Amino acid sequence: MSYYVTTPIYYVNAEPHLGHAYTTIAADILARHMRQRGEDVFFLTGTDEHGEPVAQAAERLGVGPRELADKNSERFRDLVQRINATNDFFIRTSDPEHEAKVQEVVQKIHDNGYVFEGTYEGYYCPRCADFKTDAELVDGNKCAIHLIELEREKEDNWFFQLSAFQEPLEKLYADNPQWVTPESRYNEALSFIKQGLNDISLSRARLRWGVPVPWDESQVIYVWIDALLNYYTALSYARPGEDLTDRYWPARHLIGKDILKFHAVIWPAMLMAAGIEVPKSIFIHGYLLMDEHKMSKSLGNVIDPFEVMDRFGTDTLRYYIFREVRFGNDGSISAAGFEERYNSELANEYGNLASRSLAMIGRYRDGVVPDATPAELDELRGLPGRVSERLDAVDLTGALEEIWEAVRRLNRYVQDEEPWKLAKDEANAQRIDQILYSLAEGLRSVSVLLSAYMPDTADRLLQALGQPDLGLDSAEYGARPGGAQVGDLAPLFPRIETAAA
Ligand code: ME8
Repeated sequence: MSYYVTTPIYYVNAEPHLGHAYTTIAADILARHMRQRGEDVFFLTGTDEHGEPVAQAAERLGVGPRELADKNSERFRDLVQRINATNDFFIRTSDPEHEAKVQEVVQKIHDNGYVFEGTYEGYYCPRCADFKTDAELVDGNKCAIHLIELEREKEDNWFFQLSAFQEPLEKLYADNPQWVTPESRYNEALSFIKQGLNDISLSRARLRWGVPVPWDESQVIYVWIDALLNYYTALSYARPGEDLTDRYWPARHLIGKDILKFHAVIWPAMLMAAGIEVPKSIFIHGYLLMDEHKMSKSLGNVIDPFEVMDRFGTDTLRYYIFREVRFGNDGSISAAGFEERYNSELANEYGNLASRSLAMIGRYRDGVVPDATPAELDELRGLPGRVSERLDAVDLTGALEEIWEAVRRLNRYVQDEEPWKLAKDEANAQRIDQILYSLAEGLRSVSVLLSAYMPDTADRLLQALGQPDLGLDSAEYGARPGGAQVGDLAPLFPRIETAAA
C-alpha cells in the first residue's frame, strides 16, 4: 500500500523556528513508522517562495526575493537534515518544474469553466497572503494574526469560482467523517463551508514575484493556489524521468490550525475543479506556545530548533515535543520542561533500563541473551498493534504514551524481581533466564516502536542488543528467541548540566 505524507511548505520570509520543525518531525514519525510496516512511503516537505510574504520581506531587507528565497530555503533544508527527517523530496515553489505544472493545472481549472474576470475590493493581509472578511479584522482594519494595519484594495483579478463547490464540499464532508481530523477541526471547516462560500481571487495584478497566469502574463497566480499545488506537482518531477503521481496520489496532509481554511476548503475545491482526486485526509495540529503565546516570527518569541538540538540532541527534541504537548492541541513548551523530561524519562527510565539490562546480561550470562518464556507483562503484550492503531489515527502522543507505559512496566518488573539478589543463588538460574530474556525482549520491542520517534537512540540500543531489525511484524514482545550476543552501549542520555535557576 502507498502512503504519501506531506507537511506545509514553509515561507522563506525568515529563518525556520521550532514550529516548523514540529510538523516536519510529526510527518517523519509517521513516514518512518509506515516504512517499518512495509508500506510504500513518500514523504514531502519544502518551501513556499512566492507572493507578498516573501517579496515584502526581501524588500525590507534590501535584497531580491530570489536571493532571500535561496538563502532561507537552504536553512529549511539544513533543518530537515538536522532533525533527521527522511523526506523523499524537498520541493521549492521556485522550481521550474513546479511552476510549469502549476500553470498546467490552473489552465485546466480555467478550461473547465471555473475561472472568470472580476474586481476584488476589500482588505488583504500581505503577511498572511489572505483576503480578509470584516469578521476577520480587529481594531478597525488590523489583521487579527499579524496586528498590522491593512489597506483597502481594489484590483482587477482572475477569480476562482469557489462557490460552485459548496455542495460537492458538503457531500465530501458528509461522506467522509474522518476526512479532516480532529473532529473539532472537521466541524470548524464544515461550518465555514455551510456559511456560504465566496469566489476568491486566483491572481494578483500588482505583484511580479510569482508564476504568471498562463493566459494573462500581466498577472501572477495567487500564492496560495501556487503553494497548495506543490503536493500534487512534486510527484510529477521528484524522480527524474518518472511520474510518481499514480503511485502515490492522493496525499495525507499534516498542517497547523492556522492554515485550515486553505487546506480543508479551497484546496479540495481546486482539485475538484481540475478533475483531480481530493486528498485522502488532513490532520490539523495545534500551536506550540511560549509563555501562553503562539510561537511565531511576527511575535518574535520563537525558539531556535538548532540551539535546542545542540543542547539536548535531536532525539530528545523529537521525543519531547510529542510527549509534552498532546498532538492536535495547543500546548506550552519550555527549557525547564525539556530538562525535566530528559532527566526523568529519557535518562532515568529508558536509558537506565537499557544500561542495567545489558550490564546484567553481560555479568550473569556472559553477554548472551538466554532463551526463556517471556514473563506476563500486560503493557508489553500487543503493543505494536496498539501503537499502529494510534498512529493510523495520527495520535502521535497517544502512541508514545502506550510505548512509555511499557518502558515503565519494564522498570517496575526489574525493580520487583531484583535479579541482582536472585543471582547470588544458582538455584534461581531459570528465573534469571526469564528475567533477562524478558528485559531484552521488552527493550527490543519498545525500541523498535520508538525508532520512529528517536531513530538514533533506538538504533544504538538495538545494535547493542544484537537485534537491528526494525520491521514491525517482529516487534511483538517475545517474538524473537534468545541467543543474541549483546554489545557495549555508551549512556544513551548522559546527564546534562541543568541551567542555573
Ligand atoms: O503558512 N506551532 O507557511 P509558514 C506549531 N507557506 N506549528 C507551527 C507553529 C507553532 N507555533 N508555527 C508554525 C505557511 N508552525 C504557508 C503554507 S502550504 C501549501 C503553505 C507550522 O511558514 C505549522 O505547520 O507560516 C503551520 O501550519 C506552518 O508551520 C506555517 O508555516
